[in-house]
Amino acid sequence: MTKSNLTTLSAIAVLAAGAMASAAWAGDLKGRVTAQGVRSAEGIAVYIDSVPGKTFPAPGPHVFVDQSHLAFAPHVVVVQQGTTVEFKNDDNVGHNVYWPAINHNHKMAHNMGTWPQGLSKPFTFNDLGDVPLLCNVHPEMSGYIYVAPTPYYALTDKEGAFTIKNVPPGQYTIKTWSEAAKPATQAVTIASAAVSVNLTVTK
Ligand SMILES: [Cu+2]
Repeated sequence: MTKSNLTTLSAIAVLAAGAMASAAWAGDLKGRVTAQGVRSAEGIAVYIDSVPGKTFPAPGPHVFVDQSHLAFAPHVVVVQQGTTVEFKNDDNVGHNVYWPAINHNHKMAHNMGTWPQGLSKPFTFNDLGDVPLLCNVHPEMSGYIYVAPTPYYALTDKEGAFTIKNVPPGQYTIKTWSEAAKPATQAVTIASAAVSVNLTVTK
């Protein structure tokens, strides 16, 4: 074996050890959101707002939001910044999907138009924050996309419980977004595999 081969091999070994160490240390962040003055703790977005020194490439896989039985399904989705969402029409009527703002900025209002049953139309969300989905044809239709800044996010279940998976060790700020409650913020330190946190959101 030549010297340069050996150098390459040891570099690979160091990289592999580093990858294993970070994989071993990444832990799940579990928690529960208590909702005060709002009907339900379900469907609340919880996310880590930034990881110092890290940027995150746009995810490849598309996320689907269906128009099904005259409703947006799912009602709330959280996606990472840069994700392409496919708006798919499952109904035998036309919808006219639009949003009046992104993160309350009305300059980002956009109308997706109308398309037939079985087809979907994509849109890539590069701007952070909440996207309230509406339909010009059916005023009762309402849904939300929350565009999060990192891949570390979750949506609460019926009990307000959530799990953010594979979070690298560090000190972070976690934030919530809810269609009915004000945002909440909390500091959290991930130092071992088992971390749990409780948050309260209020109307
Ligand atoms: Cu509609």
